[in-house]
Amino acid sequence: MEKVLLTGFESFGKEKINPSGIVAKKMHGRNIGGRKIISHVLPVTYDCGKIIHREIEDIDPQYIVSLGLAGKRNQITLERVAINMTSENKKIFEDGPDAYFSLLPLEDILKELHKNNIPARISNFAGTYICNYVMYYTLHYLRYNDLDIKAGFIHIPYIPEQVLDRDLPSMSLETIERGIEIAVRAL
Ligand code: PCA
Repeated sequence: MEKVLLTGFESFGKEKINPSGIVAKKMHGRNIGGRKIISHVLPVTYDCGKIIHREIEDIDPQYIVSLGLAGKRNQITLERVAINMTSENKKIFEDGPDAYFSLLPLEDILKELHKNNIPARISNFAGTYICNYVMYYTLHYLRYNDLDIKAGFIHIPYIPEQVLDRDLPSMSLETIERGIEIAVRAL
């Protein structure tokens, strides 16, 4: 059976929870269209690169879908590109290329999400924080080790309980979960 390494993140900053880690954990062990989900919740630190590297070696997946929270966005956003830059204005890998494109079939995933009435779009900027870092690190690792694994990153919005008293967009955990399931089927 094909394996999908599905990662999410622990909470960070002032947020008490991170829906990306919740969704990843909930989906662990599921069989989605003949693909087995193996989840891992990563810390929001630069250690997550090495952890994902170890997970790839241990699990030997055919796909890697990494999830993260993008709090101010109101749609599921399929990240197209990871850049070789951190929020400290440093390169992630000194000798790495400027950017990597996602290896996931973004247009197909988007079409399926829309068919199922889930708000989504392709994003051309994953930020410069840990989400961009983990996407870049993963794609760089795959390129340098010549591994044929389809990998990419998906940002998700806040869930309602995170914005009760804030004027910010949110999406229900159930909708996000359904969206990620649809994305896995479309890989
Ligand atoms: N979102 C942050 C890091 C962890 C997360 O869930 C980001 O977009 O970089």
